[in-house]
Amino acid sequence: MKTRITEIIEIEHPILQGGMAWVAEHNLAAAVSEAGGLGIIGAGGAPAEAVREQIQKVKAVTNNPFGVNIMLMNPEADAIAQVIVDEGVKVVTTGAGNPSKYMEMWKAAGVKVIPVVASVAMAKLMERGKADAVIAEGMESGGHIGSLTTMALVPQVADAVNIPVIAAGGIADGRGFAAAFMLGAEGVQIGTRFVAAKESIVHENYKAMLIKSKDIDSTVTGMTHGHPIRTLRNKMTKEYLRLEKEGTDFMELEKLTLGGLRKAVMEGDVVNGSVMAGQIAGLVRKEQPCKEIIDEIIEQGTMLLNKKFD
Ligand code: TUI
Repeated sequence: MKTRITEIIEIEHPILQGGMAWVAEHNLAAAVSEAGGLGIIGAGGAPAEAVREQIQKVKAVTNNPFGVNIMLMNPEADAIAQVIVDEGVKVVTTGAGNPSKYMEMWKAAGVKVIPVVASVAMAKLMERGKADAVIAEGMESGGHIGSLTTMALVPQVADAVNIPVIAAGGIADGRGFAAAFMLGAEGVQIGTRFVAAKESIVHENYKAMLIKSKDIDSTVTGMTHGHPIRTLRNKMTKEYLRLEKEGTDFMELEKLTLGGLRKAVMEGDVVNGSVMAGQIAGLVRKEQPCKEIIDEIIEQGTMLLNKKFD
């Protein structure tokens, strides 16, 4: 399948793997890129030198393009932006903020820049700033989210900009893939389904909880202080939401989630940790190699896009 996205980033299939903090490390990114999608290293809150190591590890096992996601709230974002240039990374995606200040240096270095946006205004701003494409991410996603759904956001962004749009949030199979294209997207970004991939290094407790979860098992904390985060419901989220309702101070609430994602991903503490996953988690039913996931989505997705309803 050929779209402006496969052309711009020189990949076989228009599927990007979400740049999930802690989860999207070199093993996952390399496996997705080897399977013909775009593997992405999630820099999350990592220091710049750790990101450089991850980049070098991906380069060692695949010649296919891969990307790095910068979470813009990372205190080392400036240094990571430079590492991306130094290491000759082909594609950068950004999340949780406005990447305008890095745009010039990345474009000058020939890096393709694809910011995640959660609104039409942000998409237009990124197009004016010479972004190569945007990822329109709906609030079905796991982790840090905006306020619009994928169904409402993607067609409005697609109408507002001329650069290609990648849809994200609530997509995990060929049906979601086909739906995204019907909404005007030319590619999809998938996170939650890759968390359960065979090559994903998340702790077995995390994978087991994700695979067992149903449609209604995620919740959103931090809505009241403007940092909404979607995770699977557990002891931590119950406590957080109780304190949030009582009007507890933001810094106090932060203590509850500090290092929570690492705790869940690395230590398997799915009770007190932050088990980030999207609303589509109920569709993720087994552990599968990345190649199988991608081939299945492309086969089902293209079949649906060719389907006649008369
Ligand atoms: O970035 C994400 N999802 C994430 S980042 C993350 S790491 C983290 N861990 C613990 C606490 C907080 C974060 C986990 N999940 N998705 C991309 C995304 N970006 N969604 C929404 C946005 C966004 C929001 C506002 C993009 C731009 C934006 O602009 C605001 C501005 O600066 O004007």
